[in-house]
Amino acid sequence: MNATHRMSVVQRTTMRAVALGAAAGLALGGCSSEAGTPLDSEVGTDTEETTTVDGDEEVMTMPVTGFEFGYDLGSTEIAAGTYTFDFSNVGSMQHDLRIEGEGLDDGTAVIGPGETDSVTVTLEPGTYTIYCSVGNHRAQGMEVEITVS
Ligand SMILES: [Cu+2]
Repeated sequence: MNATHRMSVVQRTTMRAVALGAAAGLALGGCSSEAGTPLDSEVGTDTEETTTVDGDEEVMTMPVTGFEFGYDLGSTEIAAGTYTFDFSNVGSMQHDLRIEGEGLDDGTAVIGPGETDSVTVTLEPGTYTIYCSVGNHRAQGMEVEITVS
């Protein structure tokens, strides 16, 4: 009886060691920067959780300039997510940046030449329109359609 019990303890210990070794191997293969801490099998789990949280809270920045009469922005085809539109008025009249679509209707303040303002919005896949609400600027060209996928 005693001998059997001792044997099973040894077996469990051996299996645990093998499992830890396999986990360490996976961690090393997945990310070489973890090489300094291969013994901690929970490092991989913690890293994964942190990445998920970062993904949910990530805010991307989209610089946009406005002028008479139009907008310059980095891309009109972007991935869904949360964006801060950093709007700079580089023209000589007052402008704003409105963004509308998919139930969203938000925007910056109307700002004067040389001023900046920003608006942070969460964009779902769909089509949105950026436009200026001042005077007839939208009709004169301050209108850009962006596609979110
Ligand atoms: Cu304008």
